[in-house]
Amino acid sequence: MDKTNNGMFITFEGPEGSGKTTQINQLDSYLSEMGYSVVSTREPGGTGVGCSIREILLNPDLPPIQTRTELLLFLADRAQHVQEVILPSLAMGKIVLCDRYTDSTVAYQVGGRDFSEELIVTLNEFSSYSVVPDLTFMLDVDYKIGIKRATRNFADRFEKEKKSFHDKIRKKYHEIAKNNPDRMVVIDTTVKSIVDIQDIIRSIITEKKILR
Ligand code: Z5A
Repeated sequence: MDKTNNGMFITFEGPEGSGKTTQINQLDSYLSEMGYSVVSTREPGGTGVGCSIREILLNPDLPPIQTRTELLLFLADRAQHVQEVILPSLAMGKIVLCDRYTDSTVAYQVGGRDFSEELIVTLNEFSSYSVVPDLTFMLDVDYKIGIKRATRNFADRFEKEKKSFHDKIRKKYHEIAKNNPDRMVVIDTTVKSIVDIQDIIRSIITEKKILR
């Protein structure tokens, strides 16, 4: 879909605790100080409706959710998010930094929940109104380190899943990155400091000359 904009859409993907939120916050400050208009957002939960959907999706105290119900909730969150936040921001020429997007649905719902890739690609296109990121950082992390970082306060429904579930997701992320070399950059965050990772992200953005 033609985004009919001058904006830039950058997504951050990866397993739990890989540092997506941390890096988005730092990049937001850096780009804002440079004078760019930046919108940082997330999935699920980038809108009011999305926050209610997020609560259902992540709350470990709610009754079990069927995998089809879970999938449809992520897609519903995205449809609202793209129309309410992403497309209007891009149309205004803003830089949109998004914590998880369509690659998460492939990694988690195909890799983790065993839905067919063909189905998820079609549903991703539908829910995203075919809006594709200009650039995606896949922040990779070793399972043990990532889950330790992510479960610092409490474990949500996904974080409570077994190691084998998380291994399948990580494997799927690497497959997505391999198939999308122009859009996706993989950074291993397991042993790198927050500052070093931010430096790499900034240099890739500069190198790719994607900012106007
Ligand atoms: N999901 C799905 O299944 N399908 C979909 O289509 C979508 C999502 C869109 C969303 O939960 C869940 O939904 C997610 C996938 C699924 N599964 N889970 N869980 P979420 O948004 O709450 O989860 P998350 O994205 O994984 O958030 P997170 O656990 O907070 O991870 P993060 O954002 O990557 O990490 P962080 O908050 O920036 O950092 C975590 C801690 O580590 C923090 O204390 C940092 O200071 C520290 N940190 C960060 N980087 C470093 C480094 N480099 N060294 C040391 N410490 C660090």
